[in-house]
This record gives sequence, C-alpha cells and structure tokens, in this order.
Amino acid sequence: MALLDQTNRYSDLSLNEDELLSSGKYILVAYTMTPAEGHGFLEAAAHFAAESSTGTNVEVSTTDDFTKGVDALVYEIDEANEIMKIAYPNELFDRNVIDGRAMLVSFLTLTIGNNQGMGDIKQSQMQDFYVPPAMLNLFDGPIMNISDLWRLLGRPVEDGGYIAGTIIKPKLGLRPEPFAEAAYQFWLGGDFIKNDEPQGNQVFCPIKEVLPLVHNAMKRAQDETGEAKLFSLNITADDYHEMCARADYALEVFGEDAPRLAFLVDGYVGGPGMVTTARRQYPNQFLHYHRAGHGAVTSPSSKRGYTAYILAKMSRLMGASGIHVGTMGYGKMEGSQDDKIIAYMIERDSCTGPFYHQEWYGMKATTPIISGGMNALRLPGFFENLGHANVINTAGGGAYGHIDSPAAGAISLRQAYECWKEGADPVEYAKDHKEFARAFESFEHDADSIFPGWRDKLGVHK
Ligand code: CAP
Ligand code: MG
Repeated sequence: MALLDQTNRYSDLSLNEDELLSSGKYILVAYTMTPAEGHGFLEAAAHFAAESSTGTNVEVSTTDDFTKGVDALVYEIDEANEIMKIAYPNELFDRNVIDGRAMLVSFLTLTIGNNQGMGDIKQSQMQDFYVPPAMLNLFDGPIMNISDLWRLLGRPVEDGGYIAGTIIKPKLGLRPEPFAEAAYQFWLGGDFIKNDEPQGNQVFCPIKEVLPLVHNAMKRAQDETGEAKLFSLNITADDYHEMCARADYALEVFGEDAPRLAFLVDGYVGGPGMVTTARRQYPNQFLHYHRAGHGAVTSPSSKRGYTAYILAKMSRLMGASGIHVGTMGYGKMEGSQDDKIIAYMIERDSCTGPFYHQEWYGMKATTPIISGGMNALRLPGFFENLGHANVINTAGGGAYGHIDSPAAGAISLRQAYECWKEGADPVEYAKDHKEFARAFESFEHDADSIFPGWRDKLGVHK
C-alpha cells in the first residue's frame, strides 16, 4: 500500500553526528532495520522516525512550526548493513511532574514503541544509544552497588573481589523449613543468596512464614562463620502496594540485619515503573535487577526490540544496583565472549559501545551479576575473559549440585576465584583444594570438556 513519503521532513543526511553529539540536545539511537517488501530503506526509516516522534502515516492539519522543531530525524543510514541512526530531541522525552526528572518508560515508548509493529518495517532492533549530559542528569542512576556490599562484608570498597552467591534451588517447590535450611547450608560457605526469579509468596511457601526462618538461618550462619551474609528478596508484584508490603515486612523481620537485605525485581517483565518504585522507595537497599524474559527481544535470534546490551545500559539509568549480564558463553544461557561489553558499559565511567561512546559523568556503576549454569569449573575461564572478578555470581546448580554439600559448593566457587586470582592451573589447584576438586566429580561433563585428562591428573576414577 502506498505510504506518504516523509523523507524530506524526517530525515536529514546532511546532519553531522559529531555536531549532534556536541550539541547535547539529542538522544541518538542506532538500529538495525529491514524495510518491508516494496518499501525503500530511507523512506521506511523516515516513517519510523515520524512514528517514533511527531508523525503518523498522513500529514495532519494541526502540525505547526514548533512541532517540526521536535521531529526525530534520521541522520545516517548504511543501507548495505541495514543500519539507521536517529536523533531524538531531548524535549520529546516525558518529564515527571513531581520532580522534573526523566523516565525510561518514555524513552522506550518513543524509541521502541509503535515503531515495532509498522506495516512498512519488516524488523528493527535497537543496537546502541547515546545519552547527552543534560538528559543523563535527569535519570536516577544507582544509589547502591557492589561497593556497598563489600563494605557490609568487611572488604575493601574498591576491588573487593568476587561475591559467591546462589539461588535457592529447586527454583520453586520448597516449603518454608526446607527453604530456610537450604539457605543456611549455602551460607555456611557462601556470601549471597537470592530468591529465584519466580519465587515470591506462593501458597506452599508464604513469605510471612519463610522469611523469619531465613533470617534465623542468616543469623546462625553469621554466628557460625563470623561472616556477614546477604539475602536478595524478590519483591516483584503487579501492584506497587504489594511490592512495598513485601519490602516493608522484610525490613521489619530482618531488623538489625536489614542492611544486608537486597531487593530483587524481575525488571524486564515488571518494567521501568517497578524498578523505579523499588529504587525510590528503598534507596538504602541494593536493587537487584533480574532480567527473566528478556530473551524474547534480546536473543541473538531476535531481529526486533533491543539487545541485552541495551537492557543493561537502561538498567543503569533506572538505578539498578546490579543486573544479570549473562555468562558470556561460559554458562547455560545464550551469549558470547564479546558480551563483556555489557559489563563494561554498566561498570565503567567511560565506555565505547557498538555505535556510541558514553561518558557517565560519575553516575554510580551498576554491578554485573553473573548467573545461569555457572559452577566452579566454569568460573576461571569466565574471569579470564572478563578481565576481573568484581562481580556477584549466583550459581544455583553450581552450589546445590555439588556432591558434598551446598557449603562445599559455595567454597568451591570461592576457590575457583582464588585459583584464577593466583593464575594457577585449575587441575593443579584442585590437588590442594578439596571442595574445588570435588566440583570436578560433581560436574563431570564440564570437567571432561574444559579440563580433558583431569581424572588421571587428580587420580579420580569412575
Ligand atoms: C540460574 C537461574 C537464573 C538464570 C538467569 C535460573 O540458575 O536462577 O535465573 O540463569 O539467567 O533460574 O536458571 P542456575 P541470566 O545457576 O542453576 O543455572 O543471569 O542470564 O539472566
Ligand atoms: Mg533463576
């Protein structure tokens, strides 16, 4: 069907990206885009920009000169590689009436809104975006991050190193007593425990029964180990009031241990509103962003929505203290070694993404959280690829799948970190570190593929 050609109004390929950047007046966004059959690339891109800002599919009589001044403009295209770049004037983005600040939901509604279902666009996916200082200052950003957890753990607040964590497994199905016992067992060797992403107030494990038991387990583990322990409670809920009821109850139950209570939000399914509720209502708690469901738009097989890198960069603007960044090819979920740029963009103050360099001007870092099929054997390679271990790792199977105990699983995770830090050969290191050695027997398939010949070297036979 013929469409209004909006190229003249919504594209200007004479615009210079460096001038757009230095003006500070635009959020720039790079997308992949395939026009639908029968539509030209620039025409489709211009319509995309129209629909993402001030236009629709026809001219309307009410448009005036001011309106045209806030048009989103296609300023660069690379048709061969199906790339388009669009400049969105800062004024387009919604501001709070309560404090004049910006909001991610408006960023998403404009840049990944109607444009995701247009008849003349076969597919389009956001690959990168740039936020100018004037807009960056209007997002909350994190208030807590790993440095606050290191402080709670009695470690240096810089380079405090690896936090050994887990997720209570099985994912669901434990009643309060076995749930709390599983937590206690891990805490005898590890630092950090999270609810699994679907865990909340299930009828077989009511939060008001399980949380006092978890707190008691934390206190006993702290007393027995002499170490601080951390718990990340899932407060995800549709209703703001429900979220806050869970959080308030937990703070009351944990009492003097409340500083060591983080709040987990399933941020992808819950959206920016839910993350911001937690960020603004509970600024003293570490805000743990779980991204379950993100694969629907971020999977490498997806040609729509946005990438996992975009999700992580948005989470820092929302104020997540930490976000799951994937296991970069070392765990069970999709990902590759190049995904380390996701971690670098949220933890550094200055970083160059796929299309744009981003200065964060001191906005606190969001901590990479590494989860998904990890265990002690997979960690050394992961740290080597990332280049550091200043992360929170939550290994569910990697702890509760250890053949000796969850505590042994936790200790094996810590030993994997020490092994990497020393630059030791893992099989050699296993000879003097029992829990790490037993991880080889616990996860034989991994041991065989990552460390062939380990049995002979460790003298372990089937
Ligand atoms: C991991 C996990 C995590 C996902 C998250 C799970 O358990 O608890 O939620 O892996 O993935 O439910 O699968 P395991 P990501 O450690 O037992 O795999 O961190 O990539 O968002
Ligand atoms: Mg999980």
